[in-house]
Amino acid sequence: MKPETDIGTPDLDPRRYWPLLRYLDKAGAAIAPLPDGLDDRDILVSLYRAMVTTRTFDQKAVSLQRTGRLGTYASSLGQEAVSVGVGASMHKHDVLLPAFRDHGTMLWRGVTMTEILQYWSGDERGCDFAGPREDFPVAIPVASQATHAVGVAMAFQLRKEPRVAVCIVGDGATSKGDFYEAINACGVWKLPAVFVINNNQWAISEPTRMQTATPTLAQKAVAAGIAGSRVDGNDVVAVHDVVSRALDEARRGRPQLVEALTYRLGDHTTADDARRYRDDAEVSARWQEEPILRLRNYLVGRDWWGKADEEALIREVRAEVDRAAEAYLALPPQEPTAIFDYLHETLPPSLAGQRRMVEDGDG
Ligand SMILES: Cc1ncc(C[n+]2csc(CCOP(=O)(O)OP(=O)(O)O)c2C)c(N)n1
Repeated sequence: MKPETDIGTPDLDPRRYWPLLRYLDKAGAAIAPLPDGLDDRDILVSLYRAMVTTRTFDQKAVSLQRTGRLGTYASSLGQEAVSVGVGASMHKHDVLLPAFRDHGTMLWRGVTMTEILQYWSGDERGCDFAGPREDFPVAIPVASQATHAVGVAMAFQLRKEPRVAVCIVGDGATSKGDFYEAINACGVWKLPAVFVINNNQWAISEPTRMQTATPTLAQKAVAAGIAGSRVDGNDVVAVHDVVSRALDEARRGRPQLVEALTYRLGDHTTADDARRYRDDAEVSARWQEEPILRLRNYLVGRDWWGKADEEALIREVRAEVDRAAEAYLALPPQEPTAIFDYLHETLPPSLAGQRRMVEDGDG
């Protein structure tokens, strides 16, 4: 008998295997009963507040960059529900390994706005978080944080600590070897790690369909032997629910991959002009599904939120953001010798010479 040579197209219907979990529809109406623990005014308002804070901070950071007071900055406009949902699901002692757009998660974890601004001004002291001491700094090299997460999760496993390494990557990052290596290692070693793909559908100017032939990114979990799931990344309730469950599983040695489907409403960074590669019509349609308005509509519909609440919140959050920006602008600049001071325990002689030159003003 001749061996079968045509292996054909695998039947991996995404709707069957990776349904998109959602509680709130695009307009903010509940399409299913909210999960236990989340059907609560205080919790939902705290998520709402965190998303509004993230967006207000974001606007401030962009305006600081536009006025020459901040370096290149990666906006999280439109992606607040993924960021906040992940942060709110984590336990305090879990460790976050963020990408460069996860300000909402970092803020929820206790990184200060001033530290984030400091980082984006090129001042490395912004990575020395006073709050979550063991969380990782922003990873600019795409997907590098995924392999770091393997090491963190392995440490937790060896020490028998009930903690999870939570790694956030973009959709573009899932096309990189680091990502595959990381999920594969976690699958083989059953490490306590959760990978959240913040699928904003663009890797700078590259749409997801140009990066992968798979209909979903969640199904990449299959090759690693780990569980994959998909969630509407503009529904913070759904993100909180799915990521919380993923964390519970990972804590039991079952690593997880979660694809959160969202959309980057802003430019890739302040150095980009997204109008050059995508239509205004596409972006305006996506504004109709954005996460903050969605949750506000839900809260208002339940009589849990009103005009006065909104005005008070905006006032408070703006004041908080302004205070942080003022504190950032008032910081003395980093010493030019700092670049030599933290990488080596003992400076190699060649660098010690360079350090002296900088100190003497000859560098
Ligand atoms: C290793 C590496 N290659 C290239 C870049 C340049 N770069 C910065 S962001 C980016 C796209 C990232 O896309 P994605 O992972 O989807 O994240 P997003 O920006 O959409 O949040 C690229 C290619 C980089 N930072 N690191």
